[in-house]
Amino acid sequence: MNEEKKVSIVGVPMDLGQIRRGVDMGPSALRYAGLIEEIKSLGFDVQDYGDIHIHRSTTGTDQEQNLKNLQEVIKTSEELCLELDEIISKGGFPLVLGGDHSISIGSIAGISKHYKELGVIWYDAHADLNTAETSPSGNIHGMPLATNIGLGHPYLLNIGGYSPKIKPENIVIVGARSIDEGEKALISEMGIKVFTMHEIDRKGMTAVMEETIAYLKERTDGVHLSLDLDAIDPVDAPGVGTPVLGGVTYRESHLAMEMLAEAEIITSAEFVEINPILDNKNQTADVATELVSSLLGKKLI
Ligand code: HAR
Ligand code: MN
Ligand code: MN
Ligand code: MN
Repeated sequence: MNEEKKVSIVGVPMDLGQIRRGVDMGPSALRYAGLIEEIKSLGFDVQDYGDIHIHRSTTGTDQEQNLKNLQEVIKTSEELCLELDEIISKGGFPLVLGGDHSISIGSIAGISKHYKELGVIWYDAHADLNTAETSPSGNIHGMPLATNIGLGHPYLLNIGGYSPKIKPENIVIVGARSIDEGEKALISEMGIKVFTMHEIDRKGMTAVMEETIAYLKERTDGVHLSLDLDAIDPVDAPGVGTPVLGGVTYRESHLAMEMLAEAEIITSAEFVEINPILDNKNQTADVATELVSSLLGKKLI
């Protein structure tokens, strides 16, 4: 990563992509954890763009389509898309603070138009490859990766005015351990590269990240890291809405971030799904802040 680049922070206090309130406080929790100061201490120029406005409807919408809060997600996504488009045009490194994972629909819409072959690392306990047809919950935070490859409701696909945003072969999912039947079918049909917890246990994080980096380096011209804190084991990151046992450890996650920093492939990032209400004294935001620091190249000595 280029030390001259300015890190441009955008908060997205979105909690409408799922049903548990509290994840809207993620950006605050990260700022409270000292994220901005930490990035400055690494020598980066930091610009905080503040938070995107979340449109909250009082009428309630679209439950019947199995897409909860569809209109609100669309409006916020469009605004986030415009903001990130502008940040990249000005040469900033976008660092997006969620918010639930539905924000990735808007973030990748704004980012991907700047690349021919955007790669994405989806660091998550879940695959987020549902559509309204396959989703067991109707929660849009379980759908952003599907949306980004061009599958889903036309209104969601149309965000940013183009679709698809990414090619299935430019994606690597890391840390998955809760995958729905429809998602499994899609993964094999599309040939999406997935390192589940099984591969992480079996090969170790070093080999998983070496393969991920080599794979993306050869086919992409930029890589977005979409890090859902629920990828990390609930012991280390308890403040998430949908915890899943048996996750990536704190140390393995640092190693992954350090290897990405060394490889200099990451061109934008987002940290999502932190729910401070469910957390233990802001532990999850502290972990996220440390992971951002490793991603941006912090060395232990
Ligand atoms: N797969 C389930 C669904 O679609 C659960 C998704 C859970 N959520 C996230 N996304 N935190 O990674 O409803
Ligand atoms: Mn607005
Ligand atoms: Mn997710
Ligand atoms: Mn998840």
